[in-house]
Amino acid sequence: MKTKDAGFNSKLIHSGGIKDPLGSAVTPIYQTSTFSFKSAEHGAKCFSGESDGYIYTRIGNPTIADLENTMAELENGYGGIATGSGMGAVNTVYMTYLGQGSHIVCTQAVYGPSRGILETIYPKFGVEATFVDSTDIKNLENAIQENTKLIYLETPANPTMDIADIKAICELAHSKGIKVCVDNTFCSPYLQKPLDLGADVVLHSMTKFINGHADIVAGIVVAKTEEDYKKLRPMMINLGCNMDPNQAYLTRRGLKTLSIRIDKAQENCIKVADYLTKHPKVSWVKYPGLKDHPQYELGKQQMNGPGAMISFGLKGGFEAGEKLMNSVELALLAVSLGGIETLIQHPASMTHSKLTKEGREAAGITDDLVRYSVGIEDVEDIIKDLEQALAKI
Ligand code: LCS
Repeated sequence: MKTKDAGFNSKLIHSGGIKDPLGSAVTPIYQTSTFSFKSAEHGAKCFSGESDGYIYTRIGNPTIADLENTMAELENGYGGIATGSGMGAVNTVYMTYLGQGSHIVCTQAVYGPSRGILETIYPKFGVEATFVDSTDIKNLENAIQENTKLIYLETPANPTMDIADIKAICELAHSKGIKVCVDNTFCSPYLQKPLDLGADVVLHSMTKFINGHADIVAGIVVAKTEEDYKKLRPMMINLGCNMDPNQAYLTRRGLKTLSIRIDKAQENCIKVADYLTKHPKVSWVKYPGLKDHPQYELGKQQMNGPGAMISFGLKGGFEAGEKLMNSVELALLAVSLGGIETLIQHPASMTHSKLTKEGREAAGITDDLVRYSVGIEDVEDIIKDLEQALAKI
């Protein structure tokens, strides 16, 4: 089936373009490190690019290509570059666009290590970073320098749920010749398509919603144009942060049910958000589906739904948070997100603990912030679990 013009759900099932010669219904796992050439001439043509045959799995592999092609179609991009983890994708993008004497403007509320490496590793290579509250485009405008090469956005941001205006920021960036990369992990292409809004590159921790079953770690970069793809792909290959065929197979399998998983988790999350806003022990709730979210209107414009991630604060602060974490019975106390199981975690002591307290505060990560990833269990059970755990505070 030609999937280019098909609907999103048909793409989830049928995109990929790798046809098994024996006719298997799913793309097999080509668990091989290397591929034999038909002849010396064929080998030479594979290397020169005259033949699109496979060479070596770090460079490319049919099982991985199936996933890369699918993600590129879902994001409306030119090509996908799968990586061994989400951080592999982040580093592939940073290393491609940044170098000695260059500057990046990055959302201040961002997954901890995506910011952390800009503070600790990239300065060693002469890269300077400015972190801004990207909910206000003026902050980005003011942060741009002569040597700014990349604007890096995460929207909604982990874990503050802040939303940045992708379209307006891309217009600003492009007027100054700056590339824009959006980490689309919290939405997936089902809820948001950054490339359609003007971004040059989109990336994911596929560990989350894309795979959705908490059984692998994986990442991907999708480039909008052939030109960017041709810069990004060799970087991934040379950094050696490629994916394994087994990982690709599981991710492609998980991806098939993306829309029905997100529909169910989101439906649950809307009810959980409503429940939490009314709870006397909860001081605040941040969820793009709530009218009091500061960027509620923007979220409605650029996202197809509010998603299944929620952040909230407890009146009792840090201690109350600790008590809640130790009292949940259905939700797993675990980092990661976007899976079929409900997860709860405390960013200040877990995912964002490597940032300084000032860094966390500047990023809006208060000590009372609880991050909740809503799964696809029965919502009555999710709420019953929160009820009994909140009662213990
Ligand atoms: N981008 C975002 C938005 C993430 O949430 C994560 C991981 C990454 C990139 C990195 O992806 P990874 O290498 O782990 O596949 N986020 C995590 C979190 O919130 N808890 O544990 C991991």
